[in-house]
Parts: sequence; C-alpha cells; structure tokens
Amino acid sequence: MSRAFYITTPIYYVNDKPHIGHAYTTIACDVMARFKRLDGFQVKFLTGTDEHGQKVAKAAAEKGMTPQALCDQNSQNFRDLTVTLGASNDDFIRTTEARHVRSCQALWEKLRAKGEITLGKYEGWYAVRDEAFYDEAELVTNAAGEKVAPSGAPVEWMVEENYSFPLSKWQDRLLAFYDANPDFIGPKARFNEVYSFVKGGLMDLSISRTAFSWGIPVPGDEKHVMYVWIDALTNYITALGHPDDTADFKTFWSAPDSFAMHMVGKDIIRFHCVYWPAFLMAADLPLPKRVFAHGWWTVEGQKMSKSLGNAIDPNEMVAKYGLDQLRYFLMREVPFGNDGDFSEAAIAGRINSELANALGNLAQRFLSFIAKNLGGVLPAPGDLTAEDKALLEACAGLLPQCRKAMEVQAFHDMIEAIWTVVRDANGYVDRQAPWALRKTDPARMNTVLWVLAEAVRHIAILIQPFVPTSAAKMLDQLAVAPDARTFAHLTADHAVKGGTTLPTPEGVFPRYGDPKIGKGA
Ligand code: ME8
Repeated sequence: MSRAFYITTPIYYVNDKPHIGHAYTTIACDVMARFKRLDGFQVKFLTGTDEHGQKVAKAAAEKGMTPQALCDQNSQNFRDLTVTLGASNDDFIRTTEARHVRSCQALWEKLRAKGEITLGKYEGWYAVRDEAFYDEAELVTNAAGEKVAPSGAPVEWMVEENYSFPLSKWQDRLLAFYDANPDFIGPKARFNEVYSFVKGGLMDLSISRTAFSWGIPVPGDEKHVMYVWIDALTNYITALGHPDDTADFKTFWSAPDSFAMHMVGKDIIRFHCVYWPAFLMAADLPLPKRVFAHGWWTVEGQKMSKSLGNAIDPNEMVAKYGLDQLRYFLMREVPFGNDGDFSEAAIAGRINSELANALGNLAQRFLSFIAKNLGGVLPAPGDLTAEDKALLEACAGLLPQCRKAMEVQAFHDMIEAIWTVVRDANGYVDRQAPWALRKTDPARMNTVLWVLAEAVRHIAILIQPFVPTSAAKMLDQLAVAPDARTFAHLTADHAVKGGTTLPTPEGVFPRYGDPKIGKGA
C-alpha cells in the first residue's frame, strides 16, 4: 500500500464569515491528516476559499464592495481560522489565484478538445444560494407556498446561452464506477443516495454563465465565465500542480496506489460524487479514492443562518472553552456522518467528565504522587501481574482498533476505544491504590506506577490528532522525547524507563469553570 495520503476540505464561500460548520470540516480533516502523519504516511492537507460566482458577486454588491475586496477580506478570515483551530494544512488555495485560473482553463481546453463541451441555450431553475441547477421535479413548496430548492434556497428561472457538459452520457460509467468502488462514498447511506440519484437519470449540465462576469473567463469566448462548481472542484488538482505533471500530482493523485480523499458536508455530495468524477473521467484524469460526507450541525435545534443570527463563531468557542476542548467535543459529540445539535451545555459536560475527570485525573493522580513521594523519579517495574498485563495489552490493542475506525472516518469510535482504556486505567488505579502500597509493599507500588505511566504514554500518543496541544503537554510530563511520539513508538521497546526524572506535573485538562480555562488551556 502506498504511504501517500491527500485530504481536502471543501473550499469555503467568501460571501460570509466562517462559522462552526466550517470549523467542523476543517478540524475533521486536520484530525485525519495528523493521524496519517503519525502513522507514517506522507500527507498533504489542503483547504482554502471559493471566491467566484454569482453568490459572491451578489454579496459584494450588497456590501458596496468590489468582489475582489470582499474575497480578500473574507478569505483572510478563513485563513486566520485555520491558525485558530490549529489546522496543520500544507496549503491554502484561493480560486482567484493565477495558478488556479490556469488550471481551470487547461481543464476546459482539454474537455473541449475531447468534444465534451458544446454551446447551446439553457433554460431551467437555478438557486444562487446553492449555486446549483435543479430539475422541476426536485423542487419543493415551502411554508409560504413558494417553489424552492430542496435546501430551501429560492430558485429563479434562468434562460441563458451557455456551454454545456453532457453529464447524461456519463450515467452508466458513473454507475459502473460506484459498483466497482463501493468505498468511494461514505457513509453507506450517502452512497445509496448518490447511486439512486444517478440511476434516476442525469440532466446535461450548464457549465458557463453570461449574466455576470465574476468568474474565470472561458478560454476563447470571454463573454462567458465558468460555472462556479467546475471552477471550485478543480481546486483539488490545482493545488497539486495541475495542469503540470508535478511530483505532487503524481504522488497524491495519479499514482494508482495514492489515496486522495475529499471531506465534505452532506449538502454538496452531488457535486463531489457525480459532477466531479464525470468531469475527471471526461478529461481522462484519475479519480479520488473517497468522498466522505459528514452530517449537519443545528444550533439549539435550529438551522444556523444569517437571518436567524444564530451562527456560532468558532473563534468565540475557542476563546471560551479552549482549542483542544472544542476539537474534542466536535469529534466526540456525534457519530461522524450523523447530524448534531450544538449546545454549550454539552461542551461543558464533556470537558468536565471526559477530559478533566477521566483523563486529566488519571495522569494527574499518579504524576503528582511520584513528584511528592519519589522525588519526581519514575520507578522501574518488578514482575508484572495478570492485571498489569491486561491493562498493557488493552493499550497495545488500541492502534489496530483506531486504524480500523479511521479507515471509515469513525472518529467517535476511535475516541470511544481510547476512553474505554482510560476507564480501565482509572479502575486499575482504584483497585491497586498505589498510595496505600507505599508503606505495605513499595516494590509493588513501583510496578503499578510504571504500568500507569506506560498506559498514559499510549493514550497520549493516540489522542494527539484530536487534542494536539494537551497530548504534547502530557507526553512532556512523561519525559517522552518529541521524536518518539509517532504510532511506530507504540511498542514495548519504546516503553517509559524507570529512573527517568519527570518534570513537575501540571494539570493538563482543567475543569470548565476553572479560571485557567480559556487562557490557552
Ligand atoms: O459549499 N454543519 O461552500 P460553503 C456542518 N464553496 N457543516 C457545515 C455546516 C453545518 N451547519 N455549514 C457549513 C461550498 N458546513 C462550496 C464548496 S468545494 C469544491 C466548494 C461545512 O461555504 C460543510 O463542510 O457553503 C459544507 O459542505 C461546507 O461547510 C459548505 O461550505
């Protein structure tokens, strides 16, 4: 198996500022990227902003700004958010960059040369908010009795001369591709949804617009700009160097055993699982290996929207609860793929019960005991009992379980597997009561403390993708060298060593309500 892994977020529209939904996808991709790096893969993680199209042009006009000025301002907000979220992205792409214009125009030329683009007249329903065309049969009637898109977005009847892509022609090849690649779309329910949509028949797709000019000019016919989705989807290969056959393009996209995956919200699955593979097939380019569509966050039961004014600002959540705490909550609260409801009471609950009480205390209890009673020196173990071995075996069994979970983006399963061992370890401390052994059986006490340190070393290495800063502090406290923190170090020959002097312990996961929280905790 190749050790190259490419992961992308959707590129976010710059018509508005980022909210918790955007932060969610970026954090999920960051967790995936960190996991794969720790597991020895060569990783490229891409995010960025989607800056063209009618929606952005309209938002700029409403604000009395030029589209470029709005893009510059809001793209920066998304870029700043990657830093606030601790995202380890290797690149940040903007669709207004020259490299991207060149890449889109090259793809266009290629499709045209292959006879995949024709000029015609389009008539149909269009929703600017979704930047999507809809078939009459897909429209629904809203509470006010108006015909709207399935997403609730207003639609308008559009009549325009434009270029078209023969999507209907690709129906059978798409179905054959899904049949041959059942893991192309996750979770399974989304796979089925896409499959039946394609099976139901596809309409040809309009891929240029003439009613406005904020877009990438169609080469050779500059009164047209490209449909924003053909422009947007192409970002994934632009960032690898397309149209040049660069080393990155080969490693992360065209090598048969490379693994490229797109993480998206369930709202944009049709673009990623139908249009994008069809464009790539038509251009004779390789396809990504997987698209995972996660669920949708509501806020206290309501859809997040500008008009309701209830969008959650991720910057505020990080300032209030702490970065790792927010990352943990988002990955833990709902099974990845399902919808979730964002509630601040739930964040505080998880911080206190799972981070502070369960994991924080586990580490804090034995580390402060060692500091107070053993001069901060980790003792060496004697013979291991069945209980010691059981805990260490549970730790050793974690990596295969985590890999299995992450193969299908089941972040919640990985967290649950780790916290099962955290609970086991807490039970072990209670039963072994090392503080009582200090007087009665110091040799046994030494073994128990060493087993605990080794268990916490495993746990801290594995939680790095979710809570990188806190995990690093925990590993610092165990005096684990920075270059000894990968998954390859989760073996007995890298175990903590008796005789090591440990730094003065400090609580890593404060309880919510503790004055320390929110100050970079
Ligand atoms: O669709 N819950 O950009 P966008 C969960 N530019 N995730 C959410 C969310 C919510 N309530 N709201 C947004 C676009 N998201 C296009 C993408 S890609 C080639 C072009 C996340 O700014 C989720 O990942 O509308 C969703 O797919 C994405 O933001 C949509 O961002």
